[in-house]
Order: sequence, then structure tokens, then C-alpha cells
Amino acid sequence: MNSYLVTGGAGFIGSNFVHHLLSCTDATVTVLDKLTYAGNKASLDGLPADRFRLVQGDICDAELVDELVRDHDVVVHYAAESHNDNSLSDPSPFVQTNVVGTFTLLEAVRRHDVRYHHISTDEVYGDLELDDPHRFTESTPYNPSSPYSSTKAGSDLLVRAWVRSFKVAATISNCSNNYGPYQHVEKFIPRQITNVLDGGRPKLYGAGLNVRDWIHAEDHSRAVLRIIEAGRIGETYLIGADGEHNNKDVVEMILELLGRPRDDYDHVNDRAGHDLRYAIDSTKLRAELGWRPEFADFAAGLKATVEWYRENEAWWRPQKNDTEAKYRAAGQ
Ligand code: NAD
Ligand code: TDX
Repeated sequence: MNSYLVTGGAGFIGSNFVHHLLSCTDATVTVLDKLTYAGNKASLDGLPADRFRLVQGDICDAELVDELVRDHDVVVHYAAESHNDNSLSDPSPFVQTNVVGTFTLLEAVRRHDVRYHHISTDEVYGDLELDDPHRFTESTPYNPSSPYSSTKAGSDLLVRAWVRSFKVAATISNCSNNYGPYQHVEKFIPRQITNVLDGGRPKLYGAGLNVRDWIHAEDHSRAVLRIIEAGRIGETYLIGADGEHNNKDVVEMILELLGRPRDDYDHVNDRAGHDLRYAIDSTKLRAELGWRPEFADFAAGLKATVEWYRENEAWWRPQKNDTEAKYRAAGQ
């Protein structure tokens, strides 16, 4: 398997995967990306031109998808509408891209018998109480809360059905919250870092006690590659790095890293239906495929991420004003 078609490769996690893949294998990569507001060509700067190309297009375009899938050994499907807050203000592109887009890819890999890896999220399992001793495993029932997570859940179920009914050679991974370079400033960690770099204050939804299970995007990429190389067809693997922190703690860590008082933040309107806690048990991935996170220390990974945003203002500056204007209009 040496030629990869990576959908959504100009987004946050997809671009991290493409950098990882090209630096540690001799694979060739085609990125198929619509370049929505979330896609950024600059995230793919510096890649080897003889092994990489970007095709701007929509995963719902069946003709284009068919042509591209036919010519590759493996499809890694990252493309999605990914932001929960946007899914509350307009669910329509979420249904189209996340459900119809995945269906379009599945039909093409079925026709051409191409290996498929499906990228998904822990949000398909719903949320946990703060004191629940259990974490999500591969057998936790699906119970999504938001338009975003329900469309991701729908796409996962399509993959499972295409494996069972049509013997599509697919694997699925459900990962926890990612952080790292190239993440859009609409998302929690980059929003707060860039607010502080701009002399403003972090914005915490509600009381800030919601817990997320953080993993560095590079550790996610290494896990995905491992599953593609050695995972069992038809299986689902959960990816997580034991990185549970509540939002208030993360904001305080960011403020401290940037030399500001730890209480220098605002509480803003909470998200409708806001999931309380996510937590992943990644025993299967670790035991079966020998994966371990390299960024086991969240504080160190966060420090490196703060540095990246400090050094790469030219990358994030063009997104910042529009993003904050939308949040301001929502009282967030
Ligand atoms: P992102 O929003 O940063 O990137 C999504 C990319 O998909 C963008 O480049 C965008 O242009 C592209 N895209 C959107 N619609 C498209 C379409 N119709 N056709 C082609 N390209 C299209 O998202 P992300 O945070 O990098 O997430 C990538 C994947 O990982 C998603 O499937 C998401 O559900 C999953 N995931 C994300 C996280 C996280 O913490 N961000 C955690 C677990 C899983
Ligand atoms: O300004 C903010 N203040 C705040 O308190 C923002 C943007 C978010 N939050 C809270 C909401 C969540 O509890 O921070 C937490 C993280 O928020 P997001 O970055 O929007 O992520 P989340 O909703 O947890 O979803 C993310 O992880 C799972 C990704 O966006 C999804 O694509 C992925 O599936």
C-alpha cells in the first residue's frame, strides 16, 4: 500500500497526518479537499512535490471521487464538517458532507476494491458523568448528542454495514480531542491561545467543568498509520492518550504559559446540549498494535502548541476576526 488518497488533508488532523506519512514512509499522497473555511493550503507547505499533490474538490462529487479512488491503494477519510457549535447553527452541511460524503467514498472503494480507513470521534458514544469510573470502549453503545456527532455516528454505521454486506476492506478509529499545530482558531485550545496572544481573555463556556480527553495530533497520526498497516479488517479501534482535563484547568495552564494571571478569563454562554465528559480506554489499540502516545505529558504538548501559535501568526491571523465576530454574535 503505497499510494494514499487522504480526504480533508488540508484540515487540522488530516494535514498533520500527511506531514507524518510523507516524513516516515516513501508513500505518495493525493489530498482531496474542498478547501472550506476550515481547509488551508498553507498547512501543506513544504511537502515534497514529487510525492504529493492537492486536488480541490468535494467528497460528495461521485465522478471525481470514483476517478481518484480508482488510482490509489488506500483511502484515509478525514474530511468532515467538524465543529459542534457550527452544527448547532446550521446542521445542513454536516449531513451532506459527513453522511452523503462518506457514502460516496464507500461506494467508490466498494467498486474498486480499495482499502479504506475511516476517521471518527469519541463523541459518537455521548458523554459520561464526571465520577463515572467507566471510560468509552469499542463496545460502548452509540448515543450521540449533537448534529455533528450524530452525523459522525451515522457515517460510522455506514462503514460497518458496507464491511458486513459488501466485504469492503475497512477499519474505523474513534479518537478523543486533538490538539497541536494547524488547528483552526474556532476550536477551544487555539481560540484561547490566540485570544491571549492578542491581549484578550479566554472564553469559558458555562462553569468550565466539562472534561475532554486530550491527545496530540501527532500521536493520532501514528495510531492511524499503525491501524492501516496492522489493524484487522472490519475492526474499530479507540485512540486516546489518558489526557483528561477540565476546560477551566486548560485555560489556567494556557494563561500561566503566557505569563498572565490564572484567573484572567471570562465565563460566556454555554453550548446547547454541551457534552459533560469524554474519556477513552485505548487498551485494544495498545495491546493489539503496540501503540503508545509519545506526548504522554499534556503540559509539555500544550507548551509546544502555545509556541507554535506564537511563531505562526501568519498562519492563524486570517481566520481570527471572522471567527471571533461569530462567537461575539452568539454571546460566546
Ligand atoms: P477540520 O475542520 O480542521 O478539517 C476538515 C477538512 O475537511 C477541511 O480541510 C475541509 O476543507 C475539508 N472538507 C470539509 N468538507 C469537505 C467536503 N465536502 N469535501 C472535501 N473536503 C471537505 O477537521 P479536523 O479537526 O481536522 O477533523 C478531521 C477528522 O477527524 C473529522 O472526520 C473529525 O470528525 C475527526 N476527529 C476530529 C477530532 C478533533 O479533536 N478535532 C477528534 C476525533 C476525530
Ligand atoms: O471558546 C470555547 N470555550 C469553551 O469553553 C470553545 C470553542 C469551546 N469551549 C469548550 C467546549 C468543549 O467542552 O471546550 C471544549 C472543547 O471544545 P471544542 O474545541 O469545540 O471541541 P469539542 O466540541 O469537544 O469537539 C472536538 O473534539 C471531538 C472536535 O471539534 C470534534 O471534531 C471532535 O470530534
